[in-house]
Amino acid sequence: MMNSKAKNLAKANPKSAARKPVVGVIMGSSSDLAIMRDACEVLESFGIGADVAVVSAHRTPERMLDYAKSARARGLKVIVAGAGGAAHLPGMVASLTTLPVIGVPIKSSNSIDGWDSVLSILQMPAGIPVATVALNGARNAGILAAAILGTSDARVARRLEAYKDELKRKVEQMNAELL
Ligand code: AIR
Repeated sequence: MMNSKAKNLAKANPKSAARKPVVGVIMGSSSDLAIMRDACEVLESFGIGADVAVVSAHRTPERMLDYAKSARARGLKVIVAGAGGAAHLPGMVASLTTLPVIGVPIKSSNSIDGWDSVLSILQMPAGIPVATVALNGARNAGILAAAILGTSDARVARRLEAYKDELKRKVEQMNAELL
């Protein structure tokens, strides 16, 4: 399910597009890509295939419905959804699938101060959870998607372990250079 827009977006992440996609990275507008690219990059670095697309809860509600309803059958295991302002995409997608949904609030051009995006994604009613990361926190969304996949994929878990070791090494280096 890739239209030309999605293909253009996938060009941002060509190797990932070639792998079997197991993470769906969706966003309300291509204007969100500057932020959502971080999720694509981290998934790519972990060797995880991603399917990247623009799906707007308000401008293309039918497309959102089709996307969410067909996601599991298409082989996706996790969905990362970013949106700004009245950011209903993550929550609506979560209501339409049993896959885990990670929401990325985006401080977009129509967002007042970012809180509108955060609260639209965070304050879900009981029964329909969205794992919400920080404002513009697409990188963490990618890492969390990898962690979910890592519960049943040893290769991904090893990559995550190496990533965390590298974070530790960087802090050690900071300490060594502090004085
Ligand atoms: N948006 C698009 N459809 C529904 C929503 N909430 C969001 C996009 C983007 C913002 O509206 O996720 O963050 C502005 O979109 P645009 O296309 O006007 O730049």
